[in-house]
Amino acid sequence: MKKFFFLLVITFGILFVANITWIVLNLYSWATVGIDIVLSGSESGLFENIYYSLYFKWIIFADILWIISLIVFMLQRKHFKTDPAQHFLKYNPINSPRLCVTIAAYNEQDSIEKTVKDFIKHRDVESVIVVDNKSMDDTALLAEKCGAKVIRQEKNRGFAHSYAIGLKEALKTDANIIATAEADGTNNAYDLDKMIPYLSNCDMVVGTRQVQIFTQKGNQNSIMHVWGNYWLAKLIQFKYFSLHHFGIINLTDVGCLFRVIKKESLEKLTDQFIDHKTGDAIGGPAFPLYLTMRSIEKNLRIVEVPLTFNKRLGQSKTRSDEKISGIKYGLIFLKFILRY
Ligand SMILES: Nc1nc2c(ncn2[C@@H]2O[C@H](COP(=O)(O)OP(=O)(O)O)[C@@H](O)[C@H]2O)c(=O)[nH]1
Ligand SMILES: [Mg+2]
Repeated sequence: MKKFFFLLVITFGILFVANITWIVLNLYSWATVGIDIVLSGSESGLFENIYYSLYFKWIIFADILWIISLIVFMLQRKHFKTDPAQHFLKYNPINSPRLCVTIAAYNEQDSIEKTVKDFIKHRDVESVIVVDNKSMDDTALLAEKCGAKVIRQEKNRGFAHSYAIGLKEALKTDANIIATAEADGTNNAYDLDKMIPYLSNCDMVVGTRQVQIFTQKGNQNSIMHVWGNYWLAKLIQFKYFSLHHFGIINLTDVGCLFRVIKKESLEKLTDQFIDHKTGDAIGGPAFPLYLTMRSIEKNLRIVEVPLTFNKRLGQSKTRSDEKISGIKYGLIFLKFILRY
């Protein structure tokens, strides 16, 4: 089924380009010769024109074949993940939430104080763990000063590795809910009040930053971010498509790392964050997507909720604000979704 999904997406891309190219190439002749001739022909009709056309009939043939394959894919997913014990309503209220917040930080001295203080003062937060990814500035010192437990990485192995280490450490605490958040001041601790109640009905709550009225002016949501995140999210949804509910998960954002997860649910995942052969974190830059997809594969129940999104403090570390970098990350994410 994974191969089927892969082929559907790849062939969609190829056909999309073929269709657009054909239309563009023919626009010129339509404009000069006139659409009438293409549609009715001077002597022959539309179907004869298609039949005798060099490429058009093959494009239409491939399009129809693709649509049939899509229908087959969708029908095969009629009963996808419909186990009532796992995928329908459950209610397990968390009576006394105790949170440990995990944050990976790299050269975030402009934002780390605000971030740590904001989370520490939230009534349900018991501890904040900051994994300092070998920063060259005062990130670690400032985080410690504000009351976070700081883990200093000896070597920078990418941000996914830091989250993996932080999450493992968080499991050792007395918290019953583990949160992940960003170090850049874009998240607000008060959103936890909206996220935690959802955990009564699911295992993990992931945020979406796509609701404009929840975003602060000057935030990182460029057109490319918004559209890219949206379509990649829909691709994940399509990967886990189910005919009755459009997918086992409803997603509009893939890159948001502000999440909460029940401790016992996280325990099912933690040994799968690090590749034991290489020692690297699985997913790399696509870690947020990996977390979501791995959880779905493990039958965890996930819900996405709209969160507020502040302007970033300090410079972007991924430089995803720049177009080229943004496209590069988009392609890394796309490759990950297709190959995972
Ligand atoms: N780029 C990068 N970010 C890291 C690293 N380690 C931790 N981080 C943190 O991971 C987050 C990356 O965030 P992201 O929202 O993807 O990009 P940004 O906010 O535009 O920099 C930042 O908060 C960094 O502080 C690292 O090695 N490289
Ligand atoms: Mg960020």
